[in-house]
Amino acid sequence: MKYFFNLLILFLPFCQLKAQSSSIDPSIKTSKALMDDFMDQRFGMFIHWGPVTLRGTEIGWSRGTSVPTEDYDNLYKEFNPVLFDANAWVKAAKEAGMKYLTITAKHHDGFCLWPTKVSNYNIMNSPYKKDIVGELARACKKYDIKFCIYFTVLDWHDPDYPIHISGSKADPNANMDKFVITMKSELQELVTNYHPYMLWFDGNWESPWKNEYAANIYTFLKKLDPNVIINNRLGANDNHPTLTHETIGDFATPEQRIGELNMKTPWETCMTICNQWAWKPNDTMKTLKQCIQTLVKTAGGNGNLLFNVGPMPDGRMEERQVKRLKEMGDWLKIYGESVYGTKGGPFKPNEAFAATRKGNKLYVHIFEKKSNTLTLPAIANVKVKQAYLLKGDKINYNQDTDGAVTLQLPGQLPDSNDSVIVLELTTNAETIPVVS
Ligand code: JFZ
Repeated sequence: MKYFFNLLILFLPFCQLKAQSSSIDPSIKTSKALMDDFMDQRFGMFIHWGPVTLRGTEIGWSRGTSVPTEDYDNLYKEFNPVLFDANAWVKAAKEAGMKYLTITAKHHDGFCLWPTKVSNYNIMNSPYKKDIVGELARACKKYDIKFCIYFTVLDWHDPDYPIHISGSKADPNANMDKFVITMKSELQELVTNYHPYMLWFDGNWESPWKNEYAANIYTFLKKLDPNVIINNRLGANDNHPTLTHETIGDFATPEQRIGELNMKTPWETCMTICNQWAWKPNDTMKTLKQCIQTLVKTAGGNGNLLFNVGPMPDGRMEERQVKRLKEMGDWLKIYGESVYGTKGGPFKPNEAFAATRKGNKLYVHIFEKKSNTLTLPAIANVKVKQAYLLKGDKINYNQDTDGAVTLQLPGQLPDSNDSVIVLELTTNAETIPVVS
């Protein structure tokens, strides 16, 4: 027993060392105030782009599958998006009512859209030879859109990273320590040259990646910019839809589905406007109803939406996508106060309705009219003072003793995608506990 105890004492400092190196100093973590500011934005644009658009297949994932590796890795020599106009892209985001924009500076294929000094596999060695990341950063500043950067951890192109094709065995000649140094140099360039508001990591699920590296990088980034916001795909194998106190990263990232109602930890759903992340010719596009309801159900769950567009190889975004985004923006021009700067809840969003709230207002978003009335789940100790359509007429309602509100819906809902009824309360709507 004594022997065991001595052994424990002997190894304790090592255990601590290990625990320290894979966790981060709580004092450098992104503050609640910064995260609240991020969550107030509610709506951002994701852009997946690179030489792979010349093939119209999925970025990263088609390398070595539908596009032979040799072919894929040489596409950059033909990548010349002469119609690229950073202002046009950022204007499309602005007109959609988006508040931030995230560009794939480097995806799993390893190609860098900025003139990095660290690797030759970058835009300056394509016929285009212009700094795409830099031009977007500048345009975002001009249009008051927050500029953010997507950066993959895994890099199937870099010989120092042990996995060269998804699913293949680790290369014994690779060198992770060297790879992490490269990664840090690239990130240093990105942070010091373009000052991103947020960094969106990805590609954290392969075995070479460890939490020790992730914690080291989080700390490194926070030294470069203490205010930079970092998603949860930096920590090794992090479960994307959730966030715990052990997560290395500031917000959760459910993908291609709307996150669960969560009043405690920040999250952002990423979803594509079509099916593919990168441009695909004639890809099926979501209807305006799907687009608006995705945004509203996300806000109703207390999350942000990072909505993805994949521009074409010539540098333009598809006209039909820009139009669809503008239609979302037109809806937001009328109903924006029920989305931006609100909290989600207290009801779980469903197919018929979702709710958002700010101050003493509870916004009820109605997606479809099933009958002439809509009865909301009971909210105890809350009194409704008046009800009206946002930018419209008064709504008759009845509130019973346990707090359930029944709304008399108008003959025809004013907006077939989402009509918003405002319930003005006598108290603060933001403090109502979640109704389950
Ligand atoms: C990742 C990327 O791989 C994808 O290309 C896109 O950038 C998206 C936003 O994030 O999505 C994933 C992540 C993991 C798997 C598939 C797609 N996976 O493990 O199969």
